[in-house]
Amino acid sequence: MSDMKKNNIDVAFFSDPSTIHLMTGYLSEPHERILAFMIFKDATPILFTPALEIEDAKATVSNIQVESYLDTQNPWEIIQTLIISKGILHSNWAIEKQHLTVQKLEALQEFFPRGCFTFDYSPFMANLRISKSADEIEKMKKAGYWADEAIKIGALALHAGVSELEIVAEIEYQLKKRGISQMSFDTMVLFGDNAANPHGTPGERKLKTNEFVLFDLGVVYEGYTSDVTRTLFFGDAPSEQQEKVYNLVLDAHDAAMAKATLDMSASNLDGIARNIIADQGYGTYFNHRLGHGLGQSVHEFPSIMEGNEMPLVKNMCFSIEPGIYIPNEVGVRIEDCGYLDEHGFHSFTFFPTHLTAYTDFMKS
Ligand SMILES: [Mn+2]
Repeated sequence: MSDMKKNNIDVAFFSDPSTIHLMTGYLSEPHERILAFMIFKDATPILFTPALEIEDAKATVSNIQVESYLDTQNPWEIIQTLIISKGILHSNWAIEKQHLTVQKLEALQEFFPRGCFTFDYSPFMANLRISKSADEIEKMKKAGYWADEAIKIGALALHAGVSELEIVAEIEYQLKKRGISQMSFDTMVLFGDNAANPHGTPGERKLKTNEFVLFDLGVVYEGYTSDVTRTLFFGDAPSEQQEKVYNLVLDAHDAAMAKATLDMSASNLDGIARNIIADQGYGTYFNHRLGHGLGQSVHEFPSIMEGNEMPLVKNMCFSIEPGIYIPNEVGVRIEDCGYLDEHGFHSFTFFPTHLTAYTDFMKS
């Protein structure tokens, strides 16, 4: 890392699996075990894994020393030995404060009582992730393709009387049969008034005619996530309120998609969508940010929200997801994720967004 010398850092200790993936190509979720990538000023970096993963790790990385520990060993003691073997004693550490737990930090402090652990690499890593490479964007397009497929599977399974959880089960079952092993987050399928809770939980509620079905889901494809929301109208004819709310969200969504440009601030983009909704008197029902960055993780830097003056840059990947939620009545959200370049915003997902999308899809 180029700025280690400048900041006088002896050990850069990375613990976030997505950082380790980005820096070494090795992708693993260690759960309660210890996975770490350590970089030094003048010595070969070390990838430290649980013993059961060492062969996998060795097969993936190059020019990195790979070390491991058994469940019966103290991983911190081994890390101490490894670092002392690099000739580092009273060390200045950089850690990922957003990821390293207090428990793990205390373990490090116990073995390096004279170490200094104040430098935080989390903001640096967040910045590094902002612009995606062409290869990362290709993976995210594939993740988007499978998110569209998931919406189609869900739409095909809808019928009066089916429960939200049955639709969730159908989507995930069909995707797994097609080789998709992981969703980006718990698949959300919400009917009618349940959709009026932006973070609702699918349950036993049964689908009735003439109500909305909100799908919010994504898949992980080769370590990269997708995230899409569609609100499909299931029935014959929407009520005046349903139609009005839906088309307002759609207008906000379409305007933000069309007007997103390089160098515009995140706050401005949020405002484009928010003003459309607020001008019609629904501002208080759009009670979350317009969007969020995504990549290796489904929610990453930056927030597309009011007050974030950060400029949008080339190959930034983020969501545009306005919504209106009128408690106990109706909830609509329309979300696409994509990347931005000099030609504008390019969505990773393409399932139609017009109010009759479901009816049209079932006819096709
Ligand atoms: Mn989202």
